[in-house]
Amino acid sequence: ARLGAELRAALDADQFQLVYQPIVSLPTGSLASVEALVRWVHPERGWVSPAEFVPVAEQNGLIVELGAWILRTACTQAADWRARLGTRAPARVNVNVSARQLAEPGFADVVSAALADSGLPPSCLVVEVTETAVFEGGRALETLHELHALGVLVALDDFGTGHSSLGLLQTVPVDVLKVDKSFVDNITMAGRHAVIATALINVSTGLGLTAVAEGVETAEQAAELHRLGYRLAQGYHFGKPVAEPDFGTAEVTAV
Ligand code: G
Ligand code: G
Ligand code: MN
Ligand code: NA
Repeated sequence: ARLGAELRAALDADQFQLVYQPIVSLPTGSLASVEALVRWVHPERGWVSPAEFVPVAEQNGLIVELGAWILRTACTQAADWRARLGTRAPARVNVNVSARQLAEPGFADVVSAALADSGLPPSCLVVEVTETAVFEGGRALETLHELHALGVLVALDDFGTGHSSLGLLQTVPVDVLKVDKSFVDNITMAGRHAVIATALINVSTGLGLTAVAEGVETAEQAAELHRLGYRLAQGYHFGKPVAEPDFGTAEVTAV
């Protein structure tokens, strides 16, 4: 309860911040998108992980208001990069959305307002949801259809670790599969380790979805993923989440 009250005060005191992690093209090394990740910059404790406070915000409902702030901030930042950097800006921004937000009746309107206020084109926004959030049902599926109608892309995050059902891919409007880090970790070892990563790139390609390999930490993993047919990847090997990414002279690749 104490943390819940602290979060409310933190939102009012503007203590949340977004950091951005690159999602890169394996064939070219160029930047395809960035994933926005929220941080709490606590005046005494310093940086607090969302793994700690997002579940609390989900429980007490503050995630709805915090989530709206995250969407507005990410869309405004992405629109600003586009205006300032042109083709050096990332083509898209990915934003994580929790189960509670997805179940909220007005969620598509919140997304629509964030896009309209920032001027970011809808096709530049990727909303990341977990299988479990979609599986929990309620309004989730309806919301995803509403997002698609806006022209926003939908990604299934941590794919393969939730209430996994490949059947979900037949009924849920989804554009991107983010293949969980656990399927990337041992990919360069001999044996059965690469079997699921291989299966998931084949499913993605067959269904016309874009696959993103998550949690890539070494050059060897990146090379192996590329060999398996992955075209997009994310992880510490390419860059950690940072407040102000240096886009340098990288060219942009659309996903
Ligand atoms: O950034 P980090 O790896 O520490 O994130 C830990 C967890 O918090 C991950 O599961 C991530 O999806 C989640 N998370 C990070 N940023 C956000 C956000 O902006 N919204 C939501 N709902 N979850 C987030
Ligand atoms: O659940 P989601 O995939 O949104 O969580 C993203 C989290 O994963 C972020 O907190 C981010 O800091 C973390 N992350 C991103 N890349 C890597 C990586 O290469 N290794 C590890 N251990 N964590 C990563
Ligand atoms: Mn994510
Ligand atoms: Na993920």
